[in-house]
Amino acid sequence: MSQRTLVLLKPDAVSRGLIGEIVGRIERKAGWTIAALELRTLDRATLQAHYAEHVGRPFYEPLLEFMSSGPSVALVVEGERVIEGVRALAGPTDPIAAPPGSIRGDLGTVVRENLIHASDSPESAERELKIFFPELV
Ligand code: RTP
Ligand code: MG
Repeated sequence: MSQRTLVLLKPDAVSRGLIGEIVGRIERKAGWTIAALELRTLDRATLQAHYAEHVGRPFYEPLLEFMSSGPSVALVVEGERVIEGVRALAGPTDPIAAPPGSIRGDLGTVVRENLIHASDSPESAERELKIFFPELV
């Protein structure tokens, strides 16, 4: 079943020069296509909408600080089971627990600075695509 998902390459990925590395892994999956891609510094209002589920958690404020600290890359990726698929490529939230071969497992060490966001369900994808790419929905 073809789907669309929202992917963010977080500010650590951009500042470390890993855009090509990470986009390349996504691009090489058979049949997946990049439907939109933009370098964008995320403002607080966008991040508050995006991370509404985490309001009140101890990591919420530092997360917003980090996510607005420099440019990110926002992408729409389209293809077969892409929502589950990009989450699998990314690996678990904690890069030290993430297996080698995954983006976080290969490239990250810090929970907050874990390189990539990907929508975690069809409902999240629909909600997040509206926030980041309203013109495409
Ligand atoms: P994401 O939403 O960014 O794709 O990542 P995720 O589903 O794997 O993780 P989630 O639980 O939704 O948390 C969102 C982001 O918040 C940061 N975080 N920091 N304990 C901490 O310091 C902590 N926990 C989470 C990470 O950047 C995580 O990706
Ligand atoms: Mg999440």
